[in-house]
Amino acid sequence: MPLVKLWYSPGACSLAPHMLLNEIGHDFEPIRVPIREGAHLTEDFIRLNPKKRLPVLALDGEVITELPAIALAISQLAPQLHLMGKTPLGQARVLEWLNWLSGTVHGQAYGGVWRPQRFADDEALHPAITAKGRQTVADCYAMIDAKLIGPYAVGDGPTAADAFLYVLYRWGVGIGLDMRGAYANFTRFAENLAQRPSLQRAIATEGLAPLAV
Ligand SMILES: N[C@@H](CCC(=O)N[C@@H](CS)C(=O)NCC(=O)O)C(=O)O
Repeated sequence: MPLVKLWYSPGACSLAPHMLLNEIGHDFEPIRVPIREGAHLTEDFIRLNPKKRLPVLALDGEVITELPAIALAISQLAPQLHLMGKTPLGQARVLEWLNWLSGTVHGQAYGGVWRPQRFADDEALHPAITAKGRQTVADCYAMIDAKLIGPYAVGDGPTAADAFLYVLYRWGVGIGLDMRGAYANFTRFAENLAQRPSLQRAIATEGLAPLAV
């Protein structure tokens, strides 16, 4: 088994691979890089990931960035758990989720909410970008809620899609959405996933509240 390190920021999308690493039960070193404190903008971190983003995974010194790629690398350490889907269709579905969650929900919608400067230098435009980001989050969450009719996003066991969805649930609470009132399926899903010891341990390590509802 390789030497595994995960660079994370508390409550960031890195919570998803953090949960997955606990799920496979393989030893790893969690390395705290709090974005709020600008810890991802140090020379050392930028050398590690010039994109200045979390999560970062290292396997025997081989650095992997981008959440879907990191999830795949973790899943390959314990293929019997099928964290990237069990059947060929299931694998396509997990990738379908991860691509949308990462590109549209995270990069586009939350990017607009939290980092409007990524979209326009003109500060006068930022409130409109933030408002559009919030609307996109709400539209995406309505779609997520309609899809999450069972305990897992794909198949009959936990996958990387579930781990990422849980993080996004917490972010919805964080930006003041009425998650419980507006998204009943998503809420049931998040509460169910939060029962997993792998997630509880990641939450405790990151120093987060158990379920921010
Ligand atoms: N496409 C990247 C996005 C990663 C990302 O944006 N991570 C956030 C934390 S959730 C980050 O590092 N933000 C710091 C910043 O934007 O300065 C991925 O999927 O891993």
